[in-house]
Amino acid sequence: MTNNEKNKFNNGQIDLVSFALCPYVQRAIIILDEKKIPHNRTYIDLSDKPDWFKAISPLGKVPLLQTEQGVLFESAVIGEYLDEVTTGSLHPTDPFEKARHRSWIEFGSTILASIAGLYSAPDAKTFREKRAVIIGKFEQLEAQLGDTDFFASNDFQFIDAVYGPIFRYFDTFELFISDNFFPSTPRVKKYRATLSRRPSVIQAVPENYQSRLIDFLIKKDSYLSQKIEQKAA
Ligand SMILES: N[C@@H](CCC(=O)N[C@@H](CS)C(=O)NCC(=O)O)C(=O)O
Repeated sequence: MTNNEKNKFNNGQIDLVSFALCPYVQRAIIILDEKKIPHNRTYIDLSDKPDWFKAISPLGKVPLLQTEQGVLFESAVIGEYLDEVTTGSLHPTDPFEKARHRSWIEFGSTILASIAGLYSAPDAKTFREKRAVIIGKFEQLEAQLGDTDFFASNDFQFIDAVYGPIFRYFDTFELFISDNFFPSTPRVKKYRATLSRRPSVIQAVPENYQSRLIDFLIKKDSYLSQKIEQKAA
């Protein structure tokens, strides 16, 4: 592929169909920003999906990337594509290392599922159980981290686009609960702080993200919802 072909998106011919709170959408937005790819974003309401979206989205999920060639879905696939068609891959070059990163990207998706379990937990006991699962996953992640700024490098890599959106949830949770999710994972804690300062990670959500997330959490009618309402009272 030539460099001209590689920078095929300089005219901004792509559109990322997005939802303001979606951590998978954030992954794609971070890659778009890190690779300086001009694009448009169309935000939709997942509780009232437009017909045009239903017509083009095989799984009814965001993110969705619309290009001149057609539609792509699944955040990992979208991210890999964007990385491939632009210069300078965000992945490591060594095949094993690249595969290892992809393994830990999958692991990141399981943390997102655990986070959904946490904010949906109906009572304190279930919340504590879900918290223990998340801490256990952070301990596994801790064992993968070295002394680099990001997951495995002092330069931002593809995998870092996955962990930024994960840690962002805790900025909101910590407003309402005093539980520490990082008591045994100093490297994860540092990784979180580094990612929270990364411009691509910061800009991956709309300005009203936190208030929208709080509204979303309140509607879960969960233990966390109660904590939020108690604080507001
Ligand atoms: N595996 C998918 C997950 C995407 C996903 O679950 N997106 C959620 C929003 S965060 C969605 O669109 N859900 C559909 C719905 O709520 O109806 C990916 O990586 O893109």
